[in-house]
Amino acid sequence: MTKEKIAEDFINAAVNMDILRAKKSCKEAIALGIDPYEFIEMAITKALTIIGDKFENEEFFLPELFMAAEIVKKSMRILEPHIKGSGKKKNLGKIVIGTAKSDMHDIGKNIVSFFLKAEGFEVIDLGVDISPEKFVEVVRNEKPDILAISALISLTMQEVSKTLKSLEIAGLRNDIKVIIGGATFTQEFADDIGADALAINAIDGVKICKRWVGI
Ligand code: B12
Repeated sequence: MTKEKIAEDFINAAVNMDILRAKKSCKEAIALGIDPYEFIEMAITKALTIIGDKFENEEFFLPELFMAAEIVKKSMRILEPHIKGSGKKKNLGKIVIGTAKSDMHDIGKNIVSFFLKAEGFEVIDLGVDISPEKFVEVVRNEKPDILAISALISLTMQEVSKTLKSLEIAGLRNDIKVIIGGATFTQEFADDIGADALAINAIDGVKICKRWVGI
């Protein structure tokens, strides 16, 4: 069985909301020694893109989105123990991460959070629906090296912009690097709001954070 075939099986299972078949594909991927991150990108993210498109085209509705999220949660439980960080260096720095206000999407954020921890960062994960005020309060108290913000819906982009402005007003902006990620962002938006970086995926995000701490 090739990795492409297993990924295809996973995608078919997820799109058909077949949680058992999806879990079976994850186990097969692990048994075949496929890098879990590669599997996340080629199977899980791809399946969610197809499901998202079907939602947009009104073939799927909210129950399917919730079911898809459940399938991913269960699949991640199988894959996560097999994700290995470089493991060479620890205490690379402190990162506060959260999903912007009014946004409940956390699958991508959790993957990023997991990878950062695996690489040796101390990660304070605030969860979802985090207001600019909350981000500012935590940055003030925790003094992280990096603030990482996720957002998936267009509506919440303004909350990210507000968060950066609030950090500026609080006099904290120069003390930290800010990285943003999530399908809704463009480089133009990131430049516009003055984010230090935009990451297209978790691996990219981890690379940028490591570069910032001199690794
Ligand atoms: C699953 C899902 C849900 C689930 C979320 C469950 C959960 N626990 O997360 C539920 C059912 C709750 C949901 C709800 C809604 N959703 Co929804 N959802 C999705 C779906 C299908 C998948 C998202 C996902 O998890 N992708 C997989 C992960 C791995 O990818 P990712 O998040 O992009 O993350 C990767 C990178 O972007 C990056 N990354 C992400 N964050 C960060 C942060 C940092 C710092 C870094 C470095 C990197 C990084 O790294 C990750 C890994 O590589 C998308 C469709 C899509 N294609 O994205 C729609 C989608 C995001 N949802 C959408 C909508 C409209 C909604 C609702 C408004 C629907 C409604 N009418 O109620 C609500 C909003 C609720 C809310 N207030 O947040 C739209 C958004 C459109 C837009 N541009 O505004 C999408 C795009 C679907 C669509 N095509 O219409 N949704």
